[in-house]
Amino acid sequence: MAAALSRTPSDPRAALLVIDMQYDFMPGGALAVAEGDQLVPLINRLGAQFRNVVITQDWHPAGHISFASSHAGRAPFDSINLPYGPQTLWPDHCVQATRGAELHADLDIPHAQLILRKGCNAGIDSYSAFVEADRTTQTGLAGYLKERGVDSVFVVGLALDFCVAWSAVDARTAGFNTWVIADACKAIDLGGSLEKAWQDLTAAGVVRIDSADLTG
Ligand code: VGL
Ligand code: ZN
Repeated sequence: MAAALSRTPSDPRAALLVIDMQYDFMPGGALAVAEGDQLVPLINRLGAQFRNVVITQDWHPAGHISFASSHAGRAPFDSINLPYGPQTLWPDHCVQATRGAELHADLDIPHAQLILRKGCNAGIDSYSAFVEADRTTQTGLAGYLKERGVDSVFVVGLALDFCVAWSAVDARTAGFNTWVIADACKAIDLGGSLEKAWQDLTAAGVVRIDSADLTG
């Protein structure tokens, strides 16, 4: 990365957004992301640098519409059309109040201000921390951040090609300066989803950096 970043982690106008560091996305989990657990130490170090930290939790009711098990004859990773558009079907994951939905116990960011739960609507998925998959229903995060004077977000966590990418694109759309810290993310990479995610991120004006690009 060339140019100096316009916001540093300690700037009160910047926030770190830590996406879905939950057991179901870790090796051995229901929707495992390879090496997802290896991010924990780096994300803890990043968390310590930022004044503002928001953590998200994918938080689905049992029988959620994104679960293949909710659709007769369908298998995980199939795609179907729902009233709000195409939906990838997933193994049951991050069911509210189950162990798989818990944040990794080694995630250690005690000053995080907000744990935002998303995907709680039985009939609408929400990869994004800002807007649900119907592209209309707001989670309230944009308002929360803006009311606290935040204008810039740095996004890390799981999975890069789904919840991280959708959150970062929606952050841009909501008017935030947005960076994805690439070495602090891991991808599912389903049918070219990782390459498409970087295209979408670039088109939206999200900037890719590495953790080493951050100072003070
Ligand atoms: C996610 C698929 C389904 C994610 C959540 O956190 O990236 N991916 N639900
Ligand atoms: Zn989910």
